[in-house]
Amino acid sequence: MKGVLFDLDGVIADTAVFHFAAWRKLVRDHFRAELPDELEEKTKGVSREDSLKVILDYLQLSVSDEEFAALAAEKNEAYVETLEDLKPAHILPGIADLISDFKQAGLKLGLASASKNGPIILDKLGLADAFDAIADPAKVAQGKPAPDIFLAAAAALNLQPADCVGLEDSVAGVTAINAAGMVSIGIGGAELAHASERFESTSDLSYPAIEAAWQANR
Ligand code: B16
Ligand code: MG
Repeated sequence: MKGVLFDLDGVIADTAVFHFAAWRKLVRDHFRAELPDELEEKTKGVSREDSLKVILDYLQLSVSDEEFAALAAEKNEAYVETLEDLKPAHILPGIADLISDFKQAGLKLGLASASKNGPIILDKLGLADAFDAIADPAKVAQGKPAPDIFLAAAAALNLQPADCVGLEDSVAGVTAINAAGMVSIGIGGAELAHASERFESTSDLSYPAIEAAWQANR
């Protein structure tokens, strides 16, 4: 194991809930409709535009390209507003220690988030210098569940996919890591059964446990 590729929302910080809250607000304001809880998983790890498609499909609505762009922009504004007070205290349990243990062991760290807000969030969390590479989701051909963002992060670290482990909280993200030919660590419930190894929460993660998962599944 030479590199660890982190997802951001739901792995490093608990921002996943803010994303869905912003979608819910948008749908209430524009369409006077409520999104069911089940839709949250379907938008996790999925790009802003793909998430909006999932939501419009659910509502059985079609909108013009202009309205689509305006809705995506409005959701992002609402989401970014909720990030205003984000600080290091919002790093999920165990993640700060995990990052420092990996760094001490000389592993390379990459960010493989679908979020275009990734760099701002890392900055607010005080983690901007912790990562050796941040893959740009705007520059990959296909979002999660395609492997592109994880392959881009490994390439930016000059590592082979087989030498990397990916950490994810979403169904689409675990599928992306597996498709990239990496060992996948799922953080969450039974919906992540396709991960090489699954942990219930970030506080269950440790460097030895992840190294062991890589050895067992490489
Ligand atoms: P943005 P991750 C993903 O981040 C979120 O899980 C997903 O809900 C969101 O739609 C996507 O980022 C795009 O985010 O609108 O900020 O560009 O989990 O891949 O770190
Ligand atoms: Mg995530």
